[in-house]
Amino acid sequence: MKEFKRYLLTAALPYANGPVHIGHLAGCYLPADIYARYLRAQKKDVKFVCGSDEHGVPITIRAIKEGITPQEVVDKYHAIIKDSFEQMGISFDIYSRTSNAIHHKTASDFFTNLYNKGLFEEKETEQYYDEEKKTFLADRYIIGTCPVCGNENAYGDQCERCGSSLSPEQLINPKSALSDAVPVKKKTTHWYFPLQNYEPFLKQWILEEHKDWKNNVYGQCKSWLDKGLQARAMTRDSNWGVKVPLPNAEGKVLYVWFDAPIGYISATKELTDNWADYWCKKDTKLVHFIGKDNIVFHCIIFPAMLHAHGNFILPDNVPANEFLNIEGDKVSTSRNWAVWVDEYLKDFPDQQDVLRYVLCANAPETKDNDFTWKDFQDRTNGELVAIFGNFVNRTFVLMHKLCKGKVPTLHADVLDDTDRKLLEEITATKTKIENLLEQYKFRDALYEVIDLARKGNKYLQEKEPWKKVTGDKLPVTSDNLGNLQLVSGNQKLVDNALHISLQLTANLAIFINPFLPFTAKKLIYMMKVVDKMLEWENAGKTKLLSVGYSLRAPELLFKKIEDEEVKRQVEKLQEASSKQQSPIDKKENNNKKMEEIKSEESSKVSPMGGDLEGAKSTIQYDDFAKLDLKVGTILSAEKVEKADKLLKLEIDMGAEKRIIVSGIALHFKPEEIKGKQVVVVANLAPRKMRGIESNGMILMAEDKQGKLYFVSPDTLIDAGSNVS
Ligand code: B3M
Ligand code: ZN
Repeated sequence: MKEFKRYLLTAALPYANGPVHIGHLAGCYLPADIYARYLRAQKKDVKFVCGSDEHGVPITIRAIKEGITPQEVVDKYHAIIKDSFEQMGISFDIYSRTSNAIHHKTASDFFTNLYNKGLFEEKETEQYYDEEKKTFLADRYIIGTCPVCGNENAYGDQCERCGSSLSPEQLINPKSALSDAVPVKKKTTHWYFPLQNYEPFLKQWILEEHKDWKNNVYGQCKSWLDKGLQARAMTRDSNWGVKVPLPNAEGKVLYVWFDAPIGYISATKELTDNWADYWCKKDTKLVHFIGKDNIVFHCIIFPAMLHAHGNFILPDNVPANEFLNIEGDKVSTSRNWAVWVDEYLKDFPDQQDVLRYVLCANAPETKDNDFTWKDFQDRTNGELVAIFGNFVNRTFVLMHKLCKGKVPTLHADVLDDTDRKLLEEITATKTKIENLLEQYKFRDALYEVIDLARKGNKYLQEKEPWKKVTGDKLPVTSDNLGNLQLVSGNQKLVDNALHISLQLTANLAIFINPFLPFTAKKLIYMMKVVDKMLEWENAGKTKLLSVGYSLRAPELLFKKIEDEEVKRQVEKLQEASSKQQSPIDKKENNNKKMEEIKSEESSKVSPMGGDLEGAKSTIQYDDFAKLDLKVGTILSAEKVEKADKLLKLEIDMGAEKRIIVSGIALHFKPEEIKGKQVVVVANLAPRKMRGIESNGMILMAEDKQGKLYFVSPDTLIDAGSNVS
């Protein structure tokens, strides 16, 4: 493997047109940060750069929407984004912004360099124009139907649904995003970068020399190169951006995808005077962390620009991730279907690591993945709390109880195979994690850390140190220096179990540090050691904590996520998205809803035994008052023959017992609902189902996933009580 002297890591510059969401984190910032922290722990020379992308149509469109200037837009969101990253522990060496003067100069000089070499083609073409708004419609100013997937809201530069890169001419039924007007064609002059000239170079460099790239990245590049590249305009008609540094170029700026990647260079310049070491020396490893929609720009267009310029190195790797969906649906900023990082931080203060954990453990590394709040809860409670946190806590508690709060001796004479095996595992884990991280397999690497904690739990379970100490009647013996000690045969076993568990805990701190830095900090505080211990060279060692060293009391590493919190977040997501919908999205959604309702109506038996209705109209109080609602207690339940959805319930209504047939058999077993209290519509006309007369109906609540819940009083009350 090639040895590198220094590392330059970049993470895609987010558009400063809105806050960042967890899909952004999972897609590139978190893996980049893990990698940066890992390299720093190895004492490598690393620069990790990023900043806000403050140009292009995403910014100007947002300005129009919010009725403020583009400068106000970028100032507002740059601050929010920067703060979110800082709070999440994304450890950039610099978080810059492309509106900085240094960037304007760097991008402008880069353009001039290529221009002076005669590498641009100046062309007059006809482009879409909005006559109402008096503006050319490039990129996101124009929307239409994607020719690839049929998405009706594809942009002029890209379809967000299928990820295809597009040009405005490819859109079917194009219309102006500013006025909805059908655009006309108008002549304009631009500078084109003839990508086709770089095809042989790109084919050799990517297809031959970078077979090591991730399949999704290599595959996308190959398909681009197979299709053949075309000249691409590197300038736009706009007043917002880096001015085209040519005479007679009034009203023209650099294309955002020309200037933004140069932002990596500008940020490095701003960070260090030695910036050229990182950008020009061949023994620098340059890695671009991005999401899959940015692959073409980072693997084809920017490298072609760097190659054409001539002074710069090219990326060694571009480990792009796929997308993270939310609760089964694609993230959509226009529909507000997203989990925003700034909001997460408000709702879950001091729980950055929990989110880092879930996003990494479920990272969309090879395919699109789904984030659900339920999974967030399950992973937090089942993995962080129950495995990692539990192991550390048990170790500390036992050490305080059984070893006086100090690191006990390791007694070689009673060391057994189980001990030895675990010690070997600690050392082996280091190599496993290293190999995985070198290949950008962050999820698998994180799995190894948790797995080591799991092994620690198993070890403690087997050793049961708490059973070996019978109290304070331990015999006094002397060690080889003649000091008196409370060491019995059993105490030796206790000591070994805790000694090894503590060394394992110290290793967990080092291993978890790149992933969950806040947790690592807590751990080293508990162990009363300094940050230096987290250095990677200490990993895998089993004598990190010295015998006799006293440690602090354990503090809780992770908090359990309650059902209530999950429920609140799911509701929040749904509420926010229903409020935010643009008219187009709303229509789409309503159609979907209606279709769902219709298909449910035709196929589904109402679980309550009544009729399912779609949208309901307003009723008067008198209508409501007609209902006789009562609390009943289920006395018995049995399946109805030849009807797999129906249960026959016998219900105590206080003054009487009733038989009600209910369509809940697929959701509940008869034996598990006995004794449940339910709300009964007592005056519903009797109805025969499968030959059984049903006298009433029970009320059920149904969640989004179609799961049913009983509607019951929150404490046991008399059967027959009125509900009103
Ligand atoms: N601003 C695109 C995006 O947020 C973009 C990345 C620039 S990286 C140089 O998807
Ligand atoms: Zn598409």
